[in-house]
Formats: sequence, structure tokens, C-alpha cells
Amino acid sequence: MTRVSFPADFLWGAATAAYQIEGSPLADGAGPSIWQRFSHDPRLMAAKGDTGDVACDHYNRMESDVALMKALGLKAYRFSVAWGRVLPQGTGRVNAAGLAFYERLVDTLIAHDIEPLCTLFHWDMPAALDDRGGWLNPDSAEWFADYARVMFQALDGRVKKWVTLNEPWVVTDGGYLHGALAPGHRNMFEAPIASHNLMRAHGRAVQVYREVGAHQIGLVVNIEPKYPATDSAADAAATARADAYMNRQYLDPAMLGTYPDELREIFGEAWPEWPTDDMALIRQRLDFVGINYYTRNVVTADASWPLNAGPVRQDATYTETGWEVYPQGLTDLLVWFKDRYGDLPLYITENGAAFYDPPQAEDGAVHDPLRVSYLKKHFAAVSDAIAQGVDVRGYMLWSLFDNLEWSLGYSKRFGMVHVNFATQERTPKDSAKLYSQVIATNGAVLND
Ligand code: PNW
Repeated sequence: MTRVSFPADFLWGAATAAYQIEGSPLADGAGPSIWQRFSHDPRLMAAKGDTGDVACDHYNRMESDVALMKALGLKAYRFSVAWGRVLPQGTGRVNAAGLAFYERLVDTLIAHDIEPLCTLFHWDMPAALDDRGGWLNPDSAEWFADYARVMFQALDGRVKKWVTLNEPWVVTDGGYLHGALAPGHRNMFEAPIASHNLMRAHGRAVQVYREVGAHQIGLVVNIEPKYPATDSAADAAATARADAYMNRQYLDPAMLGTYPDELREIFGEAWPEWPTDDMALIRQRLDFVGINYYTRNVVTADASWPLNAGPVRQDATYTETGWEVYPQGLTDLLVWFKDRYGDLPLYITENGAAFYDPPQAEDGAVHDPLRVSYLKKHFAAVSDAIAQGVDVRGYMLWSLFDNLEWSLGYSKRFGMVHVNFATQERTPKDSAKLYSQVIATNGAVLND
């Protein structure tokens, strides 16, 4: 393997999301979110009985959790704000007690010299707004902008990196097209509308930030590079459609102000004509883009539209969520981003894997060799992209803790820190020990 190397100020961190770790979703005057509803509805939630009611109890353990981050050596921490803690109805009245939690979190991080990266929307829309149509309501862009303004005004002095949305594709595909995620709709006509309003909301929040914010703001997308299974023309066309649907549907409007042509082909009569003004609103200057990378996809034309899992490859390793381990995809997508959208600071805002971890050893250790191997290969993949001239500024491991993996519940463990959900005991796994060394040596340990 070629030697890895990272810029001196490379930002090493870990990521979480509010509903997945906090617990106490209704504490201190918070309004319920769509995930509160969804996880309590046995008709909708796949992992029945698993909810975010307690999760990692981070809401009550924030101080000791930040101390643990410090002990691990994290330089940055990416978290999300539960919109409904701050605005219980989604708009209007601010709940000072909810906002205070995030002010304390940010102050504690800074006191430990850990840089906060704040994501405004990681899927937990206030239920009161879903009652008004959620992301299908064109007013949602303005609701989000108002919420964003509250957060910027409260915290921009202390938070220097902001993220508008986490993974609009997952919100739409899971929430409005396939129904596996909140709010659980399955409607091809809704999907493009939800996507478009999410992107309008992103654009409006960036506009507000340019009025009241002084630091940096960006968008986080999940990118899954698509590779044709064969060199047939049909597979090439199917690959282009899959890439347009999952990857370019969000980056093209944000970066170029246009939607990929393939979306008309994919959605047919469900694809609306969008006003030109909307496209200008969506395309705002960004300070960075955050990329979440987990896997790739190999596309065959004969599989059903538009997402297909691709053939299972005998020569590949798969994670517990069924995702192929393919580190080269991370290098490829970073180089692709630069070629298509030009030079912009990039952060890996999520990367990691769920594996069955063996039971704790007698000395309490959690040996997770598969995750250790996954991480080493992906660190090297980032280093390769940097060597090829891509401006990657940091890496946030998904995830700090084992947590509520959305509709899959607590069965899928992504953490570098093991959480015993009965006792809330935290135990750094071998992968956390590796990561500490990687951070302490800025990656040099990987060359030993
Ligand atoms: C991301 N896909 O979700 C989320 O940002 C996290 O909250 C989540 O826990 C993590 O990845 C692991 O799943 C994704 O199907 C969900 O391509 C699905 C996909 C990608 C990302």
C-alpha cells in the first residue's frame, strides 16, 4: 500500500445525530418529532419496540460524553440539533430550555478544545410541521429558514461550521418514496416535491446565514458511486440513471443550479417543471460540502427501477447492513466531485460500518477487527484522494456510539464506542483505540 499522509491541520472527528443518541425526546418542553411518532407506531417501525426514548441517554450524560471524546483525542464533533427542542411547534415560539442544551453542549466541546460541527436537520422534523404537510408544503423552506436563523443567532459566535441538511436523498427516498423512514410515505409523486422543497430550504438557510453568520456553511450528501456491471450500453444508461437519482439529484442543483435530465426519464409524469427562480434559490455559494460514504453500487439494466442492489459479489465483504466494503469508491467519488463541481473544501462527514461485535472480553475489551480493517482502508482511500489533488479537510467517523439505527433499531452497531443499552456503560472498541492513534499521529501510525 502507498504511504498515507494528511495535511497538518486535518480535522479528525466523529459524528452522531440527535434522535439516534439523545433520548428524553420530550424533555424540557420539546415538541415531538416525526421520529417520535414513527418509532412508536408498530405498523411503521421495522425494529418494533425500539424507540429514541432513551437511546444513549446522551441528553443526560452530555458532560461525561464530551469528556470521553476528549479522552479519545477527537478534534471535532459533528452533532445535530433536534428542531423540536428549540421550536416545539416547528415555527414561532422558541423554547429556551431546549436551546440551552445545545448551548451547553457547544460550550463544553469548546472548553475541551473540540470543534463543534452543527447539523441543523438530521431527519427529525417537528411533528407539528408534518401535520402541515412536512416537506411537501412549499412553506417548509421558510419554516426551516426561520429555525436556522434562531440557531445562527444563538450559536454562530461559537459554532464555525454549519450544515443545513443531512442527506436529502435518504429523507426523500426513505421518507416519501419507499416509506422505510419517517414519515413513512410511499408515493412517487411526492418524492420529487419533497426533494425540491428540501433543497429550497437548504438555499433559504444559506441565504439567511449570509445575512447573520460569519463563518462557514455547507450541505451534507450521501454519495454512492455507481459502476456498470458490464460494458453494455444498457448498463451504462442504467448506471447514469442510478447516479442521477441518488447523487446528482442533490449536488447538481446545489452546485450547478440544474437537475439531471435523467430524472425526467425516471419519474415520468411525476417529475414537475420547476420555476427558474427556485433553481437560483437552491444554488447558493457554499463554503464546503460534506460527503457521507458507506458503499458503492454495481448497476445492471435488467434489475428494477431505479435503485437496485446490484449482484452480490462473491469476492467482496459485506457489512451488517448489507453494504459492500469498497474503499476505492471513496477515492473515486472524491476525484469525481472535483472533476464535476470544481475545487471546494470537502469533509467526509460520515464513514463507518455496522458489524456484529463479539461479546465483551473478560477484561471488558470489545474486539472489532472488521471495523478496524474497514476504517484503515477508508483512511487510506481519503489519503489517496488528497494525493490526487482533492481538497479534503477532515473526516468524521460514523459513529461515536452504537445508537438507534433508525428503523433498524439497536440491532445494527456502527459505534467505535460500544454502548451497553441496559446499563449505558460506554466501552471504546479496538476501532476507537486505532482511531485515537490515527488522530494522535495524524495518520502516520497507518504506515507502520
Ligand atoms: C446515514 N443508503 O444514513 C445517516 O446519516 C446516519 O444517521 C445513519 O445512521 C448512517 O448513515 C448509517 O446508516 C444512510 O441507503 C442511510 O444509501 C441509508 C443510506 C445511506 C446513508
